[in-house]
Amino acid sequence: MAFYVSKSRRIFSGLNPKMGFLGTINPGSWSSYFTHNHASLSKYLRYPTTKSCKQPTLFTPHRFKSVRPDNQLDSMHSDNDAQVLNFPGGMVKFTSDLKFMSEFQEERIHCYRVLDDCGQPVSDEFVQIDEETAMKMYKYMVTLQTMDTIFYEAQRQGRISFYVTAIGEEAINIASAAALHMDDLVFPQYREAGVLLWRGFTLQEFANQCFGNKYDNGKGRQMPIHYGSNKHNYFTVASTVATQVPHAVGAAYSLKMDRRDACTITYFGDGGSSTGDFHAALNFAAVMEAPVIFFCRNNGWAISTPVMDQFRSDGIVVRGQAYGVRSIRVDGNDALAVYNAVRVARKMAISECRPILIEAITYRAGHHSTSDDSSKYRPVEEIEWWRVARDPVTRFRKWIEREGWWSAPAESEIRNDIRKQVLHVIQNAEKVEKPNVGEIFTDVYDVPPSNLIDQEKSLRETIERHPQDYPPDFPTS
Ligand SMILES: Cc1ncc(C[n+]2csc(CCOP(=O)(O)OP(=O)(O)O)c2C)c(N)n1
Ligand SMILES: [Mg+2]
Repeated sequence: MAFYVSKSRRIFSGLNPKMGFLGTINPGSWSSYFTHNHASLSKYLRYPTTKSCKQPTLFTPHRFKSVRPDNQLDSMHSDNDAQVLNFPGGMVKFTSDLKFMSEFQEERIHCYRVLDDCGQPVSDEFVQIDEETAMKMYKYMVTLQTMDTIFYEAQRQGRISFYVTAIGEEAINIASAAALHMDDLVFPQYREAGVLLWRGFTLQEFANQCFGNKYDNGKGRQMPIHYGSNKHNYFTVASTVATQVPHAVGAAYSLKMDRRDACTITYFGDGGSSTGDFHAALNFAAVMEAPVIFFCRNNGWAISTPVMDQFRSDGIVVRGQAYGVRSIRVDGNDALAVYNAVRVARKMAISECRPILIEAITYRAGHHSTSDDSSKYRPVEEIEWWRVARDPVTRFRKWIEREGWWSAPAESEIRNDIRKQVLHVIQNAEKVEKPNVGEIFTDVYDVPPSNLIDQEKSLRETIERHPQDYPPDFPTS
């Protein structure tokens, strides 16, 4: 992790006192959630605040001890009069009621939002972002939308082999990225290109990766959309679902040990939350008190599998509480809600050394990928409703128009300009030659093992024998 750069701590202000994170302090109250007030954060902590990784103490052998049994077995006792057992984790009350916990709550966990569907703030208790940031967020959302539309068309024209859009999830991408700091490490799934865009990965770099040309960071060895950039603290996309989630926990723990003023964030879908990796990661993060934000994009579908065929819990948010992870549900199509939630989550993750789970409710408004036709398994009206009535970009635009920061002429100008830029980078990327075929075998072993040497030899012989099966300009020497 040699690329971490330490930065001075930025002062955080303006936590939203109404933002509700599901707490972990009261194991007896499974169904309750509390409203969190930053002024009295310490009262929600399971341990004294002096445990915070921010305390200005010197390193001691106990500094990073994450589990504090504190002679728990010695102190266990039952007080029959009080009908209480002091059991590891806290006091357990006895009861004579033979009562099973219900599998559901009367009311589903509420969803935090700032803007209604018309872009009107529902309250004034949120961190007001300045005009410059708002403009940048809008511009990047439009860029992501435009890039997705044109790259998708390029795949349909056979110019690239594969593509995945983030249509419908632009607010999640851009607003969460805006609330993070560059030192925070990102462990993406594959529908978060906007986070990398926000961090400064250029349109040309996106195109180079999708076309797998010699300027691609991955040297053309991956399918399109498997972006990665050390420079932007963005780990390379791995489409094996949810493998990035435990990685983010390990990296967060190392940030904590190095006392970095940073956290990790990992993005995954509802489908990712149905894997074993998700559960192991949450549990590890809770026990090791790792500063990681689990950002679940619950977009209703894991390819053609709807969420009702994946789980019967109240979404993903309730699972955080089961693992002892503070959690919140947000409207993923409301950029201001996402921004506020990630900002507060980041603050808590770093200052209190704790994992946070965010479930963003949204909808995958595009096909799963270019290998999918979602009209085969979901009603077109459903897609249209989300595309039109709940479009996150339109909603944000309505808000900036209301603020007097945006106008119709600005809209057409920015869209034309970005469209031209995207077309230009595609033309450039297409012209650049492919990486040399020998690159397939580099960058893994210091000294290549004999089987790899044999495979390279065999590949080169095959190309020589069947030149008609390879492009004439295929670089082999
Ligand atoms: C371990 C593994 N299993 C299955 C797949 C096939 N697969 C690719 S994407 C996907 C669905 C993921 O859905 P979700 O996490 O909800 O993300 P979304 O595509 O909705 O953004 C599946 C099953 C895979 N890539 N990796
Ligand atoms: Mg999904």
